[in-house]
Amino acid sequence: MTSSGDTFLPRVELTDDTSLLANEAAAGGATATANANIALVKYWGKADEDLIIPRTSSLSLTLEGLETTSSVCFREDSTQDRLFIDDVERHGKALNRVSALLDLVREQAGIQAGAVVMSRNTVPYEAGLASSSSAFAALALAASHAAGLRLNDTELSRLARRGSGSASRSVFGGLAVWHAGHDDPSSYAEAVDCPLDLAIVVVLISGKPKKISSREAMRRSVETSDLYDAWVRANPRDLERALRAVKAGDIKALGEVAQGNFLGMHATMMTAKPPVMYWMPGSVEALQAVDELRQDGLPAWATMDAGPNVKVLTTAADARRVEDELRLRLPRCAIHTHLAGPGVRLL
Ligand code: 2P0
Repeated sequence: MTSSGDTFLPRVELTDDTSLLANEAAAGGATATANANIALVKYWGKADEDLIIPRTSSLSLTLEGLETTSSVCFREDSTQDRLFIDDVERHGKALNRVSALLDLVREQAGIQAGAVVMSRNTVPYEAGLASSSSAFAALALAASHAAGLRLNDTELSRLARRGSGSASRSVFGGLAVWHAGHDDPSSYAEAVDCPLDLAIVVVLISGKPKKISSREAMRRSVETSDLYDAWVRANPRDLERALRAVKAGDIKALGEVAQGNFLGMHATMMTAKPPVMYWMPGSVEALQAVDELRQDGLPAWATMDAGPNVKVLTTAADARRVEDELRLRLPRCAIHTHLAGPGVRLL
């Protein structure tokens, strides 16, 4: 779950009462783990804000090591939902977004019970890498299972999408394409076969929560950027080239599409009114370092999301060298490699 817009409370020790709830959520309900994904062809802008139907299709890589595990338990004695993320009870926007997804599950299952949701991230919630993609994919599976629903992957992807668009892709391991579609049944993700062993090296420029949420930033791009329509028009070509590159096992072609695609997305933000500028000086330094690596013959292409951090696409075989070379050039940055990770699963 992205940290922006959430209500931050001081970290508190779990009381006996909340420990009890945690145990109950894990024991009486269902627990699921999902991994975050990074898009190589981005989702940026909605055609339908309520249903979260995107303006464009997208392609992503699910990563190991960036996980959310969520336990959900419905309680007949309460109609209130309670949410704990990394042992801190959350209210406000974070709880409202979770409750909205739980409402869809309750509607499908024909129940009214409130739920206790316990969610944990393997990276600190505030570090700017805990993604809404892993959070809502884990929540969709744990909540639907706890409510007695047995959804197939397509149904699960559609449900996760309603929590956060990118979560539709974290249902699947490795590469996934999210077909934009035009209504709820037609907008879902599916797995893409990939002969390449891909990896993403994350260069952490800042772990601070962003001031403008991706939801707000994409809305502003859609409504006010003169470049937005061009970005939408370029999407089918980018996606087709990316899928062709994957099929051919051509990382160079894939990397070039990914790099051009993220720059186009950021161009729509920078030309929004008022502009959204997530880049920091360290982002530019990292982008230049990635260019240098490529000039030295290493397979390395950059992508960025709604924040200052730089993610570097490479192969699993080259990831260690890419990581070492980036460390030499960017000694102040935390740098970690993430290989392709699995899809959402029940524990
Ligand atoms: C993506 N991002 O394709 C793009 C690229 C960020 C930049 O999906 O409003 O948190 O909840 O559907 O999924 C981040 O947006 O947005 C995102 P909502 P989400 O990964």
